[in-house]
Amino acid sequence: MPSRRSFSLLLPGLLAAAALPAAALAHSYTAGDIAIGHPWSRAAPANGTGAGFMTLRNTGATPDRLVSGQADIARAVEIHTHIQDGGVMRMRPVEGGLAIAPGQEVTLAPGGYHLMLIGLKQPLKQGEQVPVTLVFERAGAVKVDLAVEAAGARGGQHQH
Ligand SMILES: [Cu+2]
Repeated sequence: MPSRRSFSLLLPGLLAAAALPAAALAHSYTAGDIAIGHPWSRAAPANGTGAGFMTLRNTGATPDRLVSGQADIARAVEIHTHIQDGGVMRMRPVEGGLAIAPGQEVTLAPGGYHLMLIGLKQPLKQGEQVPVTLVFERAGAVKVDLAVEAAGARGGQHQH
C-alpha cells in the first residue's frame, strides 16, 4: 500500500543494519493483516524460562488472535498475561488466545502479555536472534526472530 513511504524507510534501514548490533534493530514482520513490531527477548539460562515481547497490530477489518507459538529452542511456548492476585502479580495462560481487534495494537511487554518459552534447550544470549513461529487464527503462521537483549532489560518485573 504505502509504497513511497516504505521506499524512503528502506535505505536508512539498510544503513542501520550495517552499523548497529542486531539486537538494536527495530525489526518488523507481517502475516496477512497482522504487523509484528520488534520482537525481542531477554538473556536467560539453559533449562530456564525465556520470554518473548513485541507489538501486534491488526491492519485489517477482521478480528484475529494469536493462538499459539512454537520455538525449536524451547520445549513449549505459551501465551501469558499477568494478573493481580491479592497484591501479588501472577502469570496465567491467555484463554483462547490473544485477541487483536481491527485497528488495534496489542503490546507484549514485561509485566503484561508475553510469550513464555518454557524449558530452554540452550541459553538465550544477548545479541543473538532466536527464531519463534507465531500462529494466528486468520493470518496463519509466521516465523520471527526475537532479538535477545540483556537479562532484566526494560523493567525486570517478570517473576517465575
Ligand atoms: Cu509467563
